Amino acid sequence: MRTIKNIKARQILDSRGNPTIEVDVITSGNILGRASIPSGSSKGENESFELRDKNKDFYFGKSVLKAVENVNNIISPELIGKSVLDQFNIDKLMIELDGTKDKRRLGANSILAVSISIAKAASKELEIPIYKYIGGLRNNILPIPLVNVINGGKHSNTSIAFQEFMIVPVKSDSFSEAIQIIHRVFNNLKNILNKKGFSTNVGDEGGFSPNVDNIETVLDLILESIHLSNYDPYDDIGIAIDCASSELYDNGMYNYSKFKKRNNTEINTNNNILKSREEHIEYLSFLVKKYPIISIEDGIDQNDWKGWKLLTDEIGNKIQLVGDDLFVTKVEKLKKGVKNKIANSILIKINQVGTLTETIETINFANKNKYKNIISHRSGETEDTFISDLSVAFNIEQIKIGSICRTERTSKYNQLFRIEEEIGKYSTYSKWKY
Ligand code: 2PG
Ligand code: MG
Repeated sequence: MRTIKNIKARQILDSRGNPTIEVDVITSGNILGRASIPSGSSKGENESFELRDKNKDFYFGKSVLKAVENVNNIISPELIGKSVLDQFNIDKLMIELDGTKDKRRLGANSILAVSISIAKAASKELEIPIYKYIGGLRNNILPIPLVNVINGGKHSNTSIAFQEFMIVPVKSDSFSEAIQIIHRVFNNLKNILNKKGFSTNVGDEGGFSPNVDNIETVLDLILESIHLSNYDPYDDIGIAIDCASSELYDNGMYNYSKFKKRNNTEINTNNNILKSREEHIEYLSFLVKKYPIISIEDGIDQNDWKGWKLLTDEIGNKIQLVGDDLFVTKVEKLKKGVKNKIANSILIKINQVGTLTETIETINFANKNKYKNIISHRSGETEDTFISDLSVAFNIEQIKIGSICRTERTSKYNQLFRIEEEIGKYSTYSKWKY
């Protein structure tokens, strides 16, 4: 039996240059499993706790040295000598060791870094890929990527109210063909932005962040790039958006001017508005009629369950409605959604919940209840590619890992290329089912 010989944590930097935790697990066979943890900026209220030092004079309070200490001094002594294959019991032990509901004592970042490093070390010990170790035999589906092309909201310094605008290659024969299609649209969008005098700088997730502020202008630009690429909107390429509505919600109203800046090149039209829940839903329905939108994430605020019900009743049978801040990858939240028939899909972010075991529990519960799973990155990422393996492990049909630039995003696409090559002729590209 291969056991855990050593666990060592350290502080590294994420894609925004903020500190985050990296953990090395070394087995008795001297095998290394290494994982690092991402960090969100538009976080859900009910996410597990990300432990930071809060010393304003040191990395503006964002250092994670306490989390590092917790791994080295509290978690590590408990796990040394245990079998590296005993993932479920190790995760359970860490949850108990923490003892709080949201992993606030040890930090979800510390616990998750260990949890993932253990899985990676175990797969290396067995000399099988991570997706096979976690998923077993039945893993041959490559996910459809929801590729971010425009960043708004908290992820850029534009005035765009909604956070993410993504293109979805729904009609490809393979993952690599899908990426080639995306490459064409992404570059055509860049040319269009350039020609129209908009900035082609990119935001946190690698999508462009043009200095526009009208949601329909953004959607028109994307549509133009799809046409210019000779693809058919709807048939070849759909549009997915993440409204990140919890960021807009204030005193019972949806504030579309929340991210409005002063020096726009465009005079504001629809974004300078406070919308009621009903007006906001009406606007989303209007957008779905006008544009090839096939998926809306967090269309409603995380606590506005009434709004979620209204939105689901209005368009939930037409398009994919994804709960991110709403469900925070936690099974008890998803249970409430299933019971009340709210949304029809769930975003899976491993650090919202904090262990591999709990993530798997949520994925399985969603599958059982016919909610679609979408594996997701965070806006602050590292070069870790674990989530690409996770998507294939469970034959998950969709993945959201940013645009096709910025290395912390492309590293995840590149891992999917490797997996596609490895599975070879048995690989299947997921088919869009909404
Ligand atoms: C989201 C995520 C990832 P963040 O809202 O879906 O795109 O953003 O990591 O900032 O929460
Ligand atoms: Mg989201």
